[in-house]
Amino acid sequence: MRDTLQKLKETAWRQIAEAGDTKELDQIRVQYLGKKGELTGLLRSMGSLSPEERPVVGKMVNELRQELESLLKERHASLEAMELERRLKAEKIDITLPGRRPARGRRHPLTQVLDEIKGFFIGMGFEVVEGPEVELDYYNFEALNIPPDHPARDMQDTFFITEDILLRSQTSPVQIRVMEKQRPPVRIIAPGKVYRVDLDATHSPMFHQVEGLLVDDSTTFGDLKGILAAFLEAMFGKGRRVRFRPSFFPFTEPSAEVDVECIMCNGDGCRLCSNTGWLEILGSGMVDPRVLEKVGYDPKQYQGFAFGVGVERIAMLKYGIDDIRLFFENDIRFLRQF
Ligand code: 2U9
Repeated sequence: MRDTLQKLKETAWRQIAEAGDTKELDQIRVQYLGKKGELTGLLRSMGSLSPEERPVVGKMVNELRQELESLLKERHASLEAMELERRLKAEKIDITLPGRRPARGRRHPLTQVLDEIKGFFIGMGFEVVEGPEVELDYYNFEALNIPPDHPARDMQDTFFITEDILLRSQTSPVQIRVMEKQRPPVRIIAPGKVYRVDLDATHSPMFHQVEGLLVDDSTTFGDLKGILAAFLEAMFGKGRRVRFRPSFFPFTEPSAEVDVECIMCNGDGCRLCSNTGWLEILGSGMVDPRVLEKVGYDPKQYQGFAFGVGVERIAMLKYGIDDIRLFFENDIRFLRQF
């Protein structure tokens, strides 16, 4: 029995010393001290010993048990320290490494330009109004003094859904709807999508417009000039010349187109301005008395000015984009540049 104990002790010592990690050490503990362990087994087999030998061997087994327990405890502590050391080394985080930047989204270039336009007019006291893209012929044409035989009413120019329902070709109907409900003063802008049968590098069947309308009892063409000159200064910078050129629209009288000095050649003449030195930016005019009458405003008491601007055109000029389709393809390499 002594020999068995001695051998067991030697093997256990060696195994404990050689254990590579705490997991292995735990297995060794179970092997010797567990319920079915070798040392526990020895204690159980003591029944076969003589009464004199029993306490002697019992004491030896208990001593060995205590010895192994403290040995295991010590070894466990040192293995644990080693494991911690190893983990700290392996899992070290270099906090001096720059972090990975999360991809940042941004507003679409058209939204950026639209927000800029809105920002200017909000600052001037205009209210932003929106309305339906599917409209009645009445609001898109009739109320705007566009006669039944006008070319804009042709199927080639406007998307008709039925004989009197269409995709709006301008945002003016939104303003007619406001005037029907509200007495002057009216000071609004109507931004949004409009639709026309047209497709090439500078025209898209869907594009964005901002139209503006101011109606009051002492509105003059001078007010129109002042507001639009200030707008173009905000969009294209101070000191750029602006000119008002006589034009015609069915819904304004008199009408004017507004040009700015070419932003590429500063008026010398180049490809962008077709050698004119000028870029056409806005359409505008004093609201035609017939349009005021149709919404029940007395044209003797009230006058108004109105204007319209294409958002894609402004964005193309500002950023030097030569194909309108780029705005709608949503190629991330294009969009990232703005
Ligand atoms: C009401 C009365 C009149 C809005 C106006 C224009 C001139 C104009 C174009 C600019 C480029 C359309 O997108 S574009 O092709 N717009 O030239 N728009 S006056 O006149 C109105 C609006 C509402 C009640």
